[in-house]
Amino acid sequence: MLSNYIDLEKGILENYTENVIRRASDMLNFYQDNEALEKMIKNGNPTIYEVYAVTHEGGGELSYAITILHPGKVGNEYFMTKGHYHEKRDRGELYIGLKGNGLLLMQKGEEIRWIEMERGKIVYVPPYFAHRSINTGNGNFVFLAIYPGDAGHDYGSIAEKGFAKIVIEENGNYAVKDNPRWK
Ligand code: PAN
Ligand code: ZN
Repeated sequence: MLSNYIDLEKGILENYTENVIRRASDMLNFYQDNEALEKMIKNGNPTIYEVYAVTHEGGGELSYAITILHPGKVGNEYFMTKGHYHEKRDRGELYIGLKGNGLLLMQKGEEIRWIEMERGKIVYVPPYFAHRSINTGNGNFVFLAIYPGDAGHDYGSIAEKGFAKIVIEENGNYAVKDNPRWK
């Protein structure tokens, strides 16, 4: 049987088992500027990001996914993923930058970290850290994520409170600011 593989040049999974498309309408209440988001939904409801994953549920297995995060902003806040904890909190993850420029935001309790992502950059997301990706560039930001098959995804608490920081555009650059809705 032919084995599954990822072509890093193409940045695409040939034989993915799951595909998720998140449009503006899937991101209600995730951004500060809901009015800007609603306008965007009426004006064609663009895709914010796409995920192509090969998933294996088993404990000793690995799942892996390519995310294509489109460029854009809602108000002054860059397009981003929803962000999540792993359902099994003690499961870590590895992120590998493939294309474009972004930030990886990680948070555990009050501890918050972020790191710039680009092609060839490999970043470990330790267990217990919620994580979100943000596209701070002008083109697609593409990355590969590898995680334990039994990690699971818990979106609830991030959907409710967000992260302690938001990432906005300021004078042509990205700026990491306190989230006014945090707490
Ligand atoms: C990634 C993410 C992917 C989409 O594969 O699931 O980038 O982000 P959300 O899941 O937050 O919408 C990962 O971290 N998997 O565990
Ligand atoms: Zn994850």
